[in-house]
Amino acid sequence: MTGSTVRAEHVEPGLSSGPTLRPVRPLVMGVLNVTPDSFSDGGRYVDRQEAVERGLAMVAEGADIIDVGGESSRPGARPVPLGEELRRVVPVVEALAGQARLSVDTVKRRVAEAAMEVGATLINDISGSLWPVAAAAGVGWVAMHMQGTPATMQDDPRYGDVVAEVHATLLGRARTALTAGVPEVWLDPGIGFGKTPQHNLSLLRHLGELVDEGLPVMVGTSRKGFLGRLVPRPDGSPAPVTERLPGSLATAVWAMGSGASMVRVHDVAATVQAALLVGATCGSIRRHGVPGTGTVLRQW
Ligand code: HH2
Repeated sequence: MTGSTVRAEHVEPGLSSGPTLRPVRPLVMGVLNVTPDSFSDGGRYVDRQEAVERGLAMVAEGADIIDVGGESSRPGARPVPLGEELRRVVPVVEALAGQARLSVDTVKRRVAEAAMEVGATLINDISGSLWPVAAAAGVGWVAMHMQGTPATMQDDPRYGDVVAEVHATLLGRARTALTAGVPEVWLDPGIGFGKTPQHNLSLLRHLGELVDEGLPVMVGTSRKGFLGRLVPRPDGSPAPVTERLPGSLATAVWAMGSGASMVRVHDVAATVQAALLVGATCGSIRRHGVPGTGTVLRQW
């Protein structure tokens, strides 16, 4: 990618030398939704203490980053008032600070700023607009692609060429953010955000091309609805959230094998195992250095 300070290099193979198996692996971001209405874990961690315990459990399972969110972005979701989102997110970030790297999943500038004040160092921004906040604070930023807004994004998503359009949008935003001084920019194709199952599959199939642009790529397929529709129950009905672990793992493995440096998941322990095996198996796993934060592959 022109103008980028980040370079890709190949690590061959994914194992360190010596008698002990010490694979490098892609990073695993654990999802912590402090919301009553998230599509898969809504209501489970609205209590502050339960949320903190869940965060610590994910750290113990091997999560590299905990992504704290206080506003659901599921299809049809409505915005949460600022005060309520602050009330949900900030105490949980504060309580987990120092236990793991923390990101804040928000589209609100004030929530991002408040979370950073108490320890978050990555802004996971589904709106793709908060790069000035990240630049001002000198923290990382995720550029995620979304067509429309959560309220209506799944009504009738359309693209001429979904892969070309999503990649071009992400790279344009990343260039702007890097030029503005954001020290760490992640690209995320936004699986399920204004996309049909076919669009999601096309983006996954061509993920390696996004990786080849030279910036770290993250992907979130975990438990998403398209998995349930693509692999339905024997009666033809979509598989419910509770039956989407195999699809979540399959797509996470595909993404990591395609060179994604991080996957965003609910099922951390299983995904960490998968990530270790991907790291050990893929001789061509790609490593992207992120200025200021070191490698984005974890050495075991
Ligand atoms: N997906 C969700 C939320 N945030 N952020 C990134 N970068 N990539 C994603 O794919 C992504 C995301 C949706 O999942 P979840 O947080 O579990 O659900 P909800 O939005 O209902 O809280």
